[in-house]
Amino acid sequence: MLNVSQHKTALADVNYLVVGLGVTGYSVARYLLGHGYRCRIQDARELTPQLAKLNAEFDAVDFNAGPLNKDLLEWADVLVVSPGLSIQQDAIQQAIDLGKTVVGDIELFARLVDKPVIAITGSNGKSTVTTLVGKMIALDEKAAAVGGNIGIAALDLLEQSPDFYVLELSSYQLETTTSLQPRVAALLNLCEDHLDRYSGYAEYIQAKLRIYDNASVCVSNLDDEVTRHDAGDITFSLNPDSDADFRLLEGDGLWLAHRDEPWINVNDIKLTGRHNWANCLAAMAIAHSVGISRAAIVAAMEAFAGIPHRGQWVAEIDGVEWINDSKATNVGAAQASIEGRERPVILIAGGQSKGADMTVMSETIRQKVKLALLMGEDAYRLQQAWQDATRVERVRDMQEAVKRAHEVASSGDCVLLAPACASFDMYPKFEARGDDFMQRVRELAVD
Ligand code: UMA
Ligand code: ADP
Repeated sequence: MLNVSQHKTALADVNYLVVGLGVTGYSVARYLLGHGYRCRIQDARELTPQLAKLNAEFDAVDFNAGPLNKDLLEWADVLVVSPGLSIQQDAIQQAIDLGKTVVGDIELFARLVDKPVIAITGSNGKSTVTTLVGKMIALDEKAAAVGGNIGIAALDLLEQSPDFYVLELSSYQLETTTSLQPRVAALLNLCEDHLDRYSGYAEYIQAKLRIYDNASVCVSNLDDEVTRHDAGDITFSLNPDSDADFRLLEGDGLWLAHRDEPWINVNDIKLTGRHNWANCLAAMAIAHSVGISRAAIVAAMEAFAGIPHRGQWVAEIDGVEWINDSKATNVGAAQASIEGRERPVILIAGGQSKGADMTVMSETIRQKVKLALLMGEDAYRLQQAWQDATRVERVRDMQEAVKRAHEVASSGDCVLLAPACASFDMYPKFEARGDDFMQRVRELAVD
């Protein structure tokens, strides 16, 4: 493999076409233009919020709205494609047939980075584990630059000079990455997701497993066989009888342990729910494997209360608890979210189901959900999947969902927004869906 300075030279004399000008495209264009590289940009939209920012920073930005046309494809040597665009689409395949190189931003990052990279993927828990590992490193008085799919584009992190880069990576980003050599790579868990983009679950799994390519240390989940790399993995497990390196331990309470050594009682962890114990064990395994002290690892778990829109407590109104888990955008996340509730649940769900099989969570729905309020594009699919498991009702939007939940809920219940679906049919992003929910709940509180 080339070293960073050889890569920088190789990067220089090339025509770059940045495909998609969202968060990723903006950071790529900014990097390339800022370093004087030849770069054109294409986006299906006429105007993106990032275009105005780019125009304010650089003269003569070569932006092309509309389809990826022949002229652009012929000019380009390298296409840097945003993760939200499938490389299976005709125009990109045409570029590959023309001999063009197709990469993503993480591939460029991988060629330029000169500090250890911790790479984290999985169907669920990525942002939680990525953030927690960043905090563990910081509490050990080392610098961590945290980004990737979590929302800060990787190339932007190169402006910092940390001890570690901690990257959350999506299957989309892994598809276009070949040069990354993670110091540690972790695959947390797998469940059906993004099946609207892949030919099937097997292809999605293959994309996720790419995280282990060229990794020095692999961290996998002993409770989820599909995440395993090989016998040399550092493993974690919620099964106290397992021989995982990091696991739950029983005896005078429940502990998160390194082999037989109890490190922290689960009651001292701020994050709630068994799925978050698994996330903590994964973070312990990752941080320990790069030499972070046990004291810093434990202190981070004692302090970290989670990120907004992930099981976020919103209010208690007339004995009813309201929880925002807008980030539960697939079946595995929504299931873990519901199972983590101790009270009977009134569930608000729906949106874009991305082709997933919703019946896999029927049993959880049967046991814990007294009413499911369904909205969005795939409400009918969810209704079909769950109507034998519990009472279901269709609602027009979040306003009606919150109103109906308020009417039906009685003291001791929990109203949970855990949509099991993406938000894009109704909102620009999951955060907007969560904000809408919280706003409407807070209005109830002042009524
Ligand atoms: N576009 C086109 N043609 C198309 C489709 C889109 O030109 O056919 C354009 C859009 O007009 C838009 C741009 O592409 O201007 C959007 O690109 P993008 O969808 O790749 O999104 P970014 O803004 O670059 O954000 C991406 C990730 N989004 C996706 O993978 C869909 C963000 O993850 C990530 O935070 C960001 O890069 C920085 O790394 C979000 C996400 O939903 C949170 N990720 C998925 C998930 O977590 O499930 C994978
Ligand atoms: P991601 O970045 O992978 O989407 P997050 O850490 O943002 O993951 O968590 C999103 C949601 O997924 C959470 O709110 C919770 O509902 C669910 N979740 C988190 N960790 C896990 C886990 N280990 N297993 C199953 N579901 C999880």
